[in-house]
Amino acid sequence: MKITAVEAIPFAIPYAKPLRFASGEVHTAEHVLVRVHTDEGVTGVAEAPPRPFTYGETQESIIAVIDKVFAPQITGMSPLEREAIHAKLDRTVANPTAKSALDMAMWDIVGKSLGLPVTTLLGGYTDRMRVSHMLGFAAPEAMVAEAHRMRDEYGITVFKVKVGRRPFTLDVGVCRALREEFGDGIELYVDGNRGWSASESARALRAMDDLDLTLAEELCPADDVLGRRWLVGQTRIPFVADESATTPAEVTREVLAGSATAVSIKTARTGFTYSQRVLFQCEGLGVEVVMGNQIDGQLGTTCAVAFGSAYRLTSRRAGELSNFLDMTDDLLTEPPRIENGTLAVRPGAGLGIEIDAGKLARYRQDR
Ligand code: MUC
Ligand code: MG
Repeated sequence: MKITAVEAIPFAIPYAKPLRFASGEVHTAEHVLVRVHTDEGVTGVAEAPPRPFTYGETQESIIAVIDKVFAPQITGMSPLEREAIHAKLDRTVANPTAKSALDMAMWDIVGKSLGLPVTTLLGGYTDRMRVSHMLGFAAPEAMVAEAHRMRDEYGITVFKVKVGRRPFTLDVGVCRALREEFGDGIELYVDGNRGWSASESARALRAMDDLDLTLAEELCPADDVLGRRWLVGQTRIPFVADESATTPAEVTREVLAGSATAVSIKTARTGFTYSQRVLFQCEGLGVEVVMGNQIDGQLGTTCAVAFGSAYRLTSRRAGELSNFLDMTDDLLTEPPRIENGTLAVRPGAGLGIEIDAGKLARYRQDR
């Protein structure tokens, strides 16, 4: 089987409820749909979400690097030669979501041609994950109301609270309001997207010591090297590296330097192949992981739950799998459904999804 063509299709779908956080905000899902075609008629799909505030990629840069660099490099190769394909892609630095979409589309092809779900090929541990919902910046009452809605409509009881604004006039109060409202009926953790300094983070964590937070993510920048180590050394809950550990090497650096004690795995930036490497490395080191969300749409979420369900360690914690609920529409013929606070993996071959041709025609921006 040979790759005959690669398509990188820009599309834009507005959010019903934009997501706001310390490093940026997203109002429209301006993503890139990646399709890898083969001479056997099997096509693999995945989506790349441009996140300039995290990786420097834009929709235009993803399309350009795929069309001009990656597609010519891998056309004519077999999707089974993943290692050889990654050796080619890795000649270009960075561009993580562009590379990951190609990687996941190739796994989709492999699954489809074997007649097996990707999640089975990856590890096949379980068939669903508990879901954690991200509460973006809003007025404290609105964040509490959103948590109620997510619990009532979808059964979600795990919440990641975006912090990193003003620790004492806003963020700590929101976390306290959520704990007071729901008691021990919910799990709570926080993600600062580097918005606080190390000393603000230390004070805020002390002020929230009684709130039973289960994780603290990227509260301050890992580039504040000594400050971050000082903070992590005194933190009593796992400190998650997200945007500071986006490759296996960065994971090694952050964990061994004492700048993180847990790692967020995002298939949008490490695909399936490099997410496996990050996961196995964390397992070997005895470091906890959480399946993160790159503000993914339905297709990205399908990939995240396929990976997260495949392994023991990734399915231990709830995965961040609910962002797509805030979009006005999406591309799949059958949307993922969160029920009783869980999301099931797709049973079909490959990723088990189909793109709705009418919706793609409506939202694509290149025609
Ligand atoms: C998250 O976990 O930080 C916001 C920025 C980003 O890179 O991902 C999202 C969610
Ligand atoms: Mg994060």
